[in-house]
Amino acid sequence: MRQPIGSLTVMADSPGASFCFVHAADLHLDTPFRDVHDLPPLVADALREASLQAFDSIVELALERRAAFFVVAGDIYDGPERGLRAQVHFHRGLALLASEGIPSFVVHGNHDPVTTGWSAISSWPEGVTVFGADSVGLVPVERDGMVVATVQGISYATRETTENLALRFRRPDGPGVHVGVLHCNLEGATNHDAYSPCSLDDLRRARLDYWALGHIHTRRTVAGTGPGDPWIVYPGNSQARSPKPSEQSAKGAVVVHVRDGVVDDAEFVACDRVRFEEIECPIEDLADPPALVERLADLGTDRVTAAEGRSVILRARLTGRGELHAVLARPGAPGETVRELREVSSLRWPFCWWDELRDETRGVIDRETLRGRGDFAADLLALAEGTQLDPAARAELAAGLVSEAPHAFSAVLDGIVGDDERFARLVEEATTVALDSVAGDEP
Ligand SMILES: [Mn+2]
Repeated sequence: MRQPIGSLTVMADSPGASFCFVHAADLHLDTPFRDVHDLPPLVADALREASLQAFDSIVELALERRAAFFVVAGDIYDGPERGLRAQVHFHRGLALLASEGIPSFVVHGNHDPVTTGWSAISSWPEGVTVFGADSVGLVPVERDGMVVATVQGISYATRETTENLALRFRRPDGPGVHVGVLHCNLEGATNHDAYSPCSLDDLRRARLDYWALGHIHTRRTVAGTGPGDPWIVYPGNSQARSPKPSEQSAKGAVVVHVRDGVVDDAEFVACDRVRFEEIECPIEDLADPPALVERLADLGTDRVTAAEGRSVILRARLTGRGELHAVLARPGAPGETVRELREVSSLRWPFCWWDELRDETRGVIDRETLRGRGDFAADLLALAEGTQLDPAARAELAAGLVSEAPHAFSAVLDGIVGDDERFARLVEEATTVALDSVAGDEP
């Protein structure tokens, strides 16, 4: 490329290389699964193998895409004990990549710190770099005799690593893309321990091109916007291991695309084997338990289809108002429904395993019937409807509430009292809530 500078014309740097690399984190190999119960052997076996098989899929992905290198950003193992099988399996995967000319770069995190962790591996194949915990290590990656990237990283020495390790990274001189590998808690992510806490600005200050992060199990990508602004990526864990929200839906790894020496895409690829999903099932149009079981079984089949050959573990939340509420409120009814669902669902691979039903349904409130009852609920309804229809009554209600409990009501009613439509809606919502508590559960 020619660029004029003043009256001179000089050759600018030749455009950089185009290639991809694979970024994974939080493999938690051979991890125990949490909060799933009463598993039949098929499901228990599948879960036991899932984290190892997910790792195999990531290795296959790197081979298929002919990745320039592979990075793993910590928590390869679930605990300092690590587990022999997990270590041998991990070693085998990296050895396979090395034999195909794909180098690997590994850091350890809070689950598998290097000084307290037990290692069954005395030596790694050439091409595998396990970064130590003393200082940030730097390794150049060559392709076709040209340095296309420099990867730097640091491991945790111990579990409670509270130092902001990001501050130890900086861009060295050298061609190609600069990649930082770190296990850290970016911007105080809740639900995860505050190990190696750092801010976006801390990461930007190092002037790297790509931050390969680990620790947070929910996938997150902060795209670089141009020169000097890095891509910051959490690929999420590679295989979910419990039904909680951060573990739901597809899990896997990220393929990072570098074009002409610039990172321009971080492509998520699902590599998980068993998926945890939560389904919401409104009950309004369901007449009885057989209809509910049929509906849930259909929703389960849809999820298995969407999981593209993977098995799924399902939780369902039953919501809305309907006749079914009274049935579900009977002792043991949700549990019995789950057992029935397990029987009608497939237990071949890929399977659909029903873990739990949560009943969040409400009864139907027939206001017409309620009006004729002549009880407290009927009086409450009459008062509420009168207030809702009459702007003067609403204003009186608001004034009364604010004078009685200004702390509780001023902020809520501020700005609503002058807006007829919003105020009427608020009264309607309050009416429903109030009727629920005095009449909602009538069968
Ligand atoms: Mn972690």
